[in-house]
Amino acid sequence: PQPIKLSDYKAPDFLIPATELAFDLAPETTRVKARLTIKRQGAADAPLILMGERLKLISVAIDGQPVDYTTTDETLTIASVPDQFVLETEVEIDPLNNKTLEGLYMSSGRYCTQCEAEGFRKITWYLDRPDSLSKYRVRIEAPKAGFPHLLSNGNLLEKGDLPDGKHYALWEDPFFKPCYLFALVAGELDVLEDSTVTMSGRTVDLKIYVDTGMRDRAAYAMDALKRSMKWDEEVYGREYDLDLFMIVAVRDFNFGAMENKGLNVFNASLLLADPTTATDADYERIESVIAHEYFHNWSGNRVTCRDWFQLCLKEGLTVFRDQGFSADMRGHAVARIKDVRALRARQFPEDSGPLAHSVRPSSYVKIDNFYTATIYEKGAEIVGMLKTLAGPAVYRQALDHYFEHNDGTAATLEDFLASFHAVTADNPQLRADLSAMIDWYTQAGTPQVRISQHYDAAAKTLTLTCLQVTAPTPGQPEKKPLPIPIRLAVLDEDGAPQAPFNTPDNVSWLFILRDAQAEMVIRNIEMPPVLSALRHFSAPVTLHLDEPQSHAFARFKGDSDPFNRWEAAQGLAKAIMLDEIPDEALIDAFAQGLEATLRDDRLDDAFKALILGLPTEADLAQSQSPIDPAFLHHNRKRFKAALSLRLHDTLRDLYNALPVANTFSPDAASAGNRALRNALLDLLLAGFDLSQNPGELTLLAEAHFKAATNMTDMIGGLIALTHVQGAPYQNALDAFYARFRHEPLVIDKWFSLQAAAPHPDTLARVQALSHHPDFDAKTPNRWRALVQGFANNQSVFHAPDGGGYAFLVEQILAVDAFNPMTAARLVEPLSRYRFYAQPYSENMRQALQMITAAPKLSKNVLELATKALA
Ligand code: DPP
Ligand code: ZN
Repeated sequence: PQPIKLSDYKAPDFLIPATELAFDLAPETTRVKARLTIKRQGAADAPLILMGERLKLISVAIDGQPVDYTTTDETLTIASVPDQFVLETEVEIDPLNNKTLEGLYMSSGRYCTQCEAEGFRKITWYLDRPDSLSKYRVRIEAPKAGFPHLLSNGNLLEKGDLPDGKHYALWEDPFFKPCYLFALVAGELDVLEDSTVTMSGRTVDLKIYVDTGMRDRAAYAMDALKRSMKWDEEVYGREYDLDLFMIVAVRDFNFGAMENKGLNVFNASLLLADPTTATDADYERIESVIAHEYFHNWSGNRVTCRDWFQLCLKEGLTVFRDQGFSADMRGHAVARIKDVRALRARQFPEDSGPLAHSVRPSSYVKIDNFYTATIYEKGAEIVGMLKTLAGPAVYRQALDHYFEHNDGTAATLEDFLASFHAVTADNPQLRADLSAMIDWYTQAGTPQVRISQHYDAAAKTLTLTCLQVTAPTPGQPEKKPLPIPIRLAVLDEDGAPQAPFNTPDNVSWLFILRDAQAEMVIRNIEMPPVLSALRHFSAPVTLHLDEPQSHAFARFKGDSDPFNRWEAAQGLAKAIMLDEIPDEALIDAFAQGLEATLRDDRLDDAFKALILGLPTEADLAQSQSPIDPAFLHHNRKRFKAALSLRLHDTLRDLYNALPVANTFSPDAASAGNRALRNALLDLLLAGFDLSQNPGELTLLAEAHFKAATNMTDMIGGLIALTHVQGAPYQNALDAFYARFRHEPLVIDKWFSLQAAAPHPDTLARVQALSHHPDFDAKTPNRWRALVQGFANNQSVFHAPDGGGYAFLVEQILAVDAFNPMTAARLVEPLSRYRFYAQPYSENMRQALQMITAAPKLSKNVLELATKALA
């Protein structure tokens, strides 16, 4: 397939200022009439070329007259058209059998749509590109029985009854939008209603539509929505613009959620929550995704993207906005640690492997393959660095400028950066730094930063030498230095700041590494210094500090930057786990540091739980070359057991001392309390194999599981029982299934828990589960629960005989036949085969070749598998 290139961008030859659609819904024979007002803006002889896929064409007319046209699988061309005209088409589509989950499809007997990125062309012939902005009027007609709710974007103009038991609704969206933001939902739904008053005093009706009987489970999402709306007013000055805001939850969905104008559609897993079925992690994600999709109303909808190369313009910015919201709701330190953990788990590996691409890519085959951690999470980090450089006040001025000057348009990254330029006329150095940030968008790869230090006790100076280098990535052999904001502080040997510095917080300052190398001298350093660099993770880089291990212990003990305190613990734990032979003295010292942290009353529970989390096998893999998954699994397990044995009494005391609330509250403090209690239990049980008293540990985990009154504790109990295995584990799984068998979202967890168990029989179990009556590859949630859960299970997925890879290939090919977008997302676990030791590496390569050799592969899977092998 031919790649599409950013350098080939050309504005469309035609505008479609008005779009009228009429849907006559029927499961296998939906009729869609489109009446498009079209104006030429390009060359006088340019033909009209519209995009469409899988459409059964019934008729085409221009200004009421039939016309000559030609079609291919993907285009409809009318060679000669007037400069201004009305195009009318009618097509028939088959929502019932549309298992791609793009365009119009049916889920649980309801109609719904997903148009981003290029699904609208499966609904009607159109200029399906984001720079084609139009005002929409949509008429929906369907039987009343089974389809009482008929929803689309904007405001409801009228609704009424029709003959033959049918009814209709007419919707109008007053805002110009690209077709990827179009949405339609029809079916039987319960609705939770509320309202809010915006900053200018307008009342907005809020409606969340869910499966019948699930209304109560939408309450948290509603609460999160109201908080999001208020936050965007207070922090960004952004007000909602329609009189109605609707959200619909659906079970079958490729994305997490979708920001369609005025009618968001959510994967039910990111909307429905109550204490008995949702974990604290689910609540947290619901809160952040509700915010994310709502924030898109400005960053994405009012200002959209000129082309899909600019995807990060809406996604990176909106992720940064939702991260700011979550931090305000749940605490900045803990939120930052979680965001960085996710960035390192997903984006760093991508950025160093064969699928590496810049945050603004320069070419793609299928844009669906670019909804990546790089575009989302690294994109958010770049906005964060812009804010760090500019400072909060200038950042806000720039964003105000951006929204004001680009409202109602399809913008580019250059437009975004131009707003920073516009508000910094009085500060040439800042202006230059902000402009140079464009390179972060166009250059792929994670910069490596090395800081070496020399302390001169007599002169009381600390000299730092900073270097940056970025390894080549596909298509980009040469890398330039990037502007890297590095927040620094100098501590003493107990981790306390060597103060004061003449900076706003008296402790830290921002150093911008602009070149490949820079040196700086810090004066008046009275005591032997401990450097605290890249505080709050001020840039998405990998940092190497040349320092003795005692410095990391000092930061672990007392760094006032919680991120760096956590980071120090991570670094030490990694070093221990990567050692061939366990360094008992180092493990002792780490255990003491951990105990001091756990007993420190000034630290909150959520932070302690994160410290207890320890680096994952995937984290460790990023520091090993070549990667040996069995070694990493063994060493991590051994380290956890060693800690568990050393700290058994402490862990037990702290576990017993933590209060268990009688009533459930999803707030951050309560969630932190549960997270800590479950993390303590996990570490206790990690000592199971070496324990003097395994019976006691088994009883403890079983009691935890049985006493659980919420899903978080129940899963905590099940995870603890994975250390025990055998009958206690299986009995708990069976009890869990029996209790929740009618709750699809919980059964998803039941599948993924088993797929994630680090047991020797997990592959066999997962294979059996893929034939379980509740397994359904056509529902992405269920498929991902099992297959992605398995692919993330490092030691099991990477079985030396390649059995894990073979299972993944079989699953990818099966799903690719009907849902390429979802299938393609699971190619990534095989892509980094060059980084692995033998026999893994060769087995992974062969698995990729089995994919590319398969007949009838989608463009989506082919693009990724080919790039992985290149
Ligand atoms: N629905 C996806 C998101 O919000 C794509 N826009 O990120
Ligand atoms: Zn988004």
